[in-house]
Amino acid sequence: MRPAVAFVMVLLWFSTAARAGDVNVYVHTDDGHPVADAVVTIVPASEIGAAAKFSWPMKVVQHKLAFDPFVLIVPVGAQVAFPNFDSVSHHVFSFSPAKKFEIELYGRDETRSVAFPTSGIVALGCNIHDNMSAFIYVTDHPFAAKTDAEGKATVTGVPAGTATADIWHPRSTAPGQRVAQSLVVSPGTTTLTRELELRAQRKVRHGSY
Ligand SMILES: [Cu+2]
Repeated sequence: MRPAVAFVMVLLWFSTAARAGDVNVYVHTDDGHPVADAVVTIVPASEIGAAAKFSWPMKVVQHKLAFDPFVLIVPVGAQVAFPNFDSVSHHVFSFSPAKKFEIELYGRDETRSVAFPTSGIVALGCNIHDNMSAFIYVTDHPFAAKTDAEGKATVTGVPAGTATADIWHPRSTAPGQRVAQSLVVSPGTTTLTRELELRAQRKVRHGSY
């Protein structure tokens, strides 16, 4: 490569990098408790056309009669593994329009895989264990992250400029379980704090997603 070409490429890289920033989000209830498992999506005002691709495992484990994680963000088209680490069998299903499926009873150390070709929210259940509940959040937006136990999420590499922060939580009282607010993403770090009203813990009514 000619030095001049390399120089221009480095300049381009710097100018691109300088126009992106990280968004630190903190989600809490009105009485100050952190909200875990909220899905935060930063949607830049100008469409960037980047494909969604996430670094965490595309996997929902069944362990101690529960799904882990409770909320999993996956890109449209993802193949998700459902390994069973329990000594009992599970029968995983979803009635959600974004993906209706059923994994017939399967036992310890077995795994199954399901594709999620449509964006939307997929509520998971188990036919054997009524209390098992989890959500797969299928998205085509690349700038998404989930809040941790401290209510914090970081969305990295977001193009600087005006954007909308969309926050979804399965127990949010807002219409569609989501709230939105506009923000300006600066190069470097932008912080966003959002209060969310949650309804009391309850069993998921399948078919509501
Ligand atoms: Cu089960």
